Amino acid sequence: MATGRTLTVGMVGYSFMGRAHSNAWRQAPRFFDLPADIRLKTICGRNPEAVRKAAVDLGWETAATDWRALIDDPEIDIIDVVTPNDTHRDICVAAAAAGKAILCEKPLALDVAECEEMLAAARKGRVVHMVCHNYRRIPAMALAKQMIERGELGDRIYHYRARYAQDWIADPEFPLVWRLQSKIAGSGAHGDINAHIIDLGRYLVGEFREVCATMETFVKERPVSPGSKKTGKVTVDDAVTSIGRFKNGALANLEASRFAQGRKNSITLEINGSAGSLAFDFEEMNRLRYYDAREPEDRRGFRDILVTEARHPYIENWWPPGHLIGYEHTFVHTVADFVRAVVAGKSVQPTFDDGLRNQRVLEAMSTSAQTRQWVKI
Ligand code: SOE
Repeated sequence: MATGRTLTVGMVGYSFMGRAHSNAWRQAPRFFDLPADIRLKTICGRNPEAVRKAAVDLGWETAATDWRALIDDPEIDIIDVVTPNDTHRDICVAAAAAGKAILCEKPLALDVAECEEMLAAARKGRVVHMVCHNYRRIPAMALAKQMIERGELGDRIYHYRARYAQDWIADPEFPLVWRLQSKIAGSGAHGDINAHIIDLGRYLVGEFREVCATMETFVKERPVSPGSKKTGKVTVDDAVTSIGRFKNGALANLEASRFAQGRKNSITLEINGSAGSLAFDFEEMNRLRYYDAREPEDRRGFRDILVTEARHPYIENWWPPGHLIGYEHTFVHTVADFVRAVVAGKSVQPTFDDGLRNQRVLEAMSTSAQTRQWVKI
């Protein structure tokens, strides 16, 4: 849409999430009728050669090596933070003080204290702030939310059961990357992927009341770099499993592991309510399985909803029915909703407050794993 308004973006980081977000910034204005055009001005990273290459590969005008230059650039309206977790707080607090809208990757920060500081800074700076829990914007998840809100699972939810399973570090020879170091990552599978299924629980079911968790680090030493004989200590969890209770009385059962051999990025969840159930498998992300307990008994059964109709969330911007979408589209949906909120000066979820609430659940689970006690949120 020719709008005359342009929002200029500066992004800090350029690896996996940098690629996913760059694609989203480029595609959102092409596929969504947005109230502003998007200018990919500056991408920032510590390694000059790597970030210059990323600028060319990912379509950014310029490359920088100091994120403060983006904060100080009066042309930049939006700061997109896709860096390791230990840098989120400093970048977001500075961006908020400079009056820039902020999109920050999950987890929002290393701990609750940092999240509280970031939320306060965003509120003080009166800037739009969003944490990138992109899985909320899988059309099937957005449809699930609509169905639950319409009461199609009934007036009570009994169970939220979710598992996020990967296997990228199951090889003990996999090196000690930043995600395996608590001073940079904060936690392991817990803050990285358990954070996602906690967010989906908050989005679909409601707020957590109390949790009980256990964690394990299966491989405690790893090569400091690929093939190195020198090893370093793994200081984060490899897997976390937990039970919990939501404020609305529903029970939670969550598992997040990076040692689920054969599971590459598997997210499965099931929600059981008084009038029906929903089941979802990210490996079939265009489908939502629905069981309606109010159907005549001889016809009851889980059925597949192929979430590719124009009336389904976000789909009208893409393809005709049956032509599927993928992981990258969830970031395009996130960016499109964020841009609309920035232009309107309105809040868009999940906000930094959602990020803080997520962190509170994460920390309660970590405390529970240490104390072997139930912990209230
Ligand atoms: C690694 O576990 C990771 O890249 C996560 O950090 C992302 O949030 C997830 O979408 C894919 O896996």
